[in-house]
Amino acid sequence: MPRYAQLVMGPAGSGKSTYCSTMVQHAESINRSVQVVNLDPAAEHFDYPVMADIRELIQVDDVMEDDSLRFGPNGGLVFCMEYFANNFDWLEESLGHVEDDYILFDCPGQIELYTHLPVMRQLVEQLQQWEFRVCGVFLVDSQFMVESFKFISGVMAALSAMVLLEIPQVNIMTKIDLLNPKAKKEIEKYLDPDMYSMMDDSSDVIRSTKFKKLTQAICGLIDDYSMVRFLPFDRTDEEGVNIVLQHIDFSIQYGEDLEFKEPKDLEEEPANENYDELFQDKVDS
Ligand SMILES: Nc1nc2c(ncn2[C@@H]2O[C@H](COP(=O)(O)OP(=O)(O)O)[C@@H](O)[C@H]2O)c(=O)[nH]1
Ligand SMILES: [Mg+2]
Repeated sequence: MPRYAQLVMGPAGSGKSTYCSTMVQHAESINRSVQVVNLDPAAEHFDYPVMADIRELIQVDDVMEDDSLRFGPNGGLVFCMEYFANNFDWLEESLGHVEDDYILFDCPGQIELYTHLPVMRQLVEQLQQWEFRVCGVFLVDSQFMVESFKFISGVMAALSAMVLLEIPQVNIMTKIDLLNPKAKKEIEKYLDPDMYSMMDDSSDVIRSTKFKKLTQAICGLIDDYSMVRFLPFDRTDEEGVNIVLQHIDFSIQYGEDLEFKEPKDLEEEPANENYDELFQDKVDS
């Protein structure tokens, strides 16, 4: 039986930990079991129950206080992640092996993890070896995405994770509940963007023609290949959360191997007496 994983990524403060706890609550409400592993060695606050916590393996503070290493917060985090990559047996032990398990990995926010460092890719390959089907979930804060310029850089960040990891990826705009009605309307065009018109929006802001050409080429490439799309995530909207989960499930074919269970209300419903007649009509016609 395959196992399922979501790699929850995105810049610091984009809402990764909140996303994980919202998903756990939602899963509970629909009778599904979803577990979370904290992979952020610098995490200070999250309110989901953890199945495993990287801080049991290594802590950023300890690394920074080490006189022989002398790392700052960023270098310390990179050191922790590299240490983690060399100690995947810790993760294997913590995960155990439950049939059909579904695990969210709450990742750190350092953008270099998604641009050029090999750790996240190594993690993906390791998980795949343990029979996980992995979906990347890339979060960006909608507050920063309501202008074309910021949007293009958000798209590039998401794209960079996609290219680095080579797994299915669902991109999400978080904190939609914080947008005012006008911004909510505005954000719609960014969810399924027409990158060419995005380019026109911002064209008078860019002065250098070379830079303009480059931005045009990037927008064109993204648009032509329909590479990046976003789903809105409002943690207060149960239905919306469910839609996001369905998209992710679909991308890793969750549930395809599960046995079909008759929904309760259908079982209780009396059989349609006319069913045979209806069926007969179909056969006759
Ligand atoms: N209103 C609102 N606040 C959010 C949402 N997601 C995250 N936040 C807030 O944004 C801050 C950062 O969120 P966190 O989940 O810790 O981000 P992380 O660094 O990516 O794990 C916290 O203060 C959260 O309460 C959301 O969907 N709506
Ligand atoms: Mg976090």
